[in-house]
Amino acid sequence: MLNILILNGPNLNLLGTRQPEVYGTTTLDDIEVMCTKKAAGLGVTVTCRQSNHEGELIDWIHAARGVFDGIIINAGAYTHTSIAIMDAISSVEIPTLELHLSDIHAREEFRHVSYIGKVAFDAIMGHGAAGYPMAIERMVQRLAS
Ligand code: CA2
Repeated sequence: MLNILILNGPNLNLLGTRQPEVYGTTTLDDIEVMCTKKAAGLGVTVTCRQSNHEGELIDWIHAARGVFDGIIINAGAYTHTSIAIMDAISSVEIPTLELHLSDIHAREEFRHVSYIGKVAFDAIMGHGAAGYPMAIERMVQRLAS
């Protein structure tokens, strides 16, 4: 059975509790339930983790080798700054999909650069919480091909 790791970066633990006009009213717990249901429907398993710490995200990416078949990552603001996360993704050679709630290209210019996008095979963005199940579907499609 395919095993997918879903990583969420800084501040995403606040989802549904602040700035609903930007990030919606769905909480990260709600998203985890949505992901688990979607995965069950597709016959795959997902593990969801969130951290506000760059190093912890990197440790999880390193530990994914030999355990997970694919990584879906919403790296939050680290998307635009972290060469270290980009290098970690490259190093494990696990198919990785970039995910965002908002369309980063339709926002401030400083969000237009994505280091994750340089090593991910695709990106899903601008669909809010609904992007998470979409990302699982895209990952399964990629892993099955
Ligand atoms: O659109 C996305 O998913 C982002 O990765 C979200 C990041 C942002 O820095 C990226 O440019 C795009 C920010 C996540 C902050 O999440 C919050 C949730 C609720 C309240 C405050 C922040």
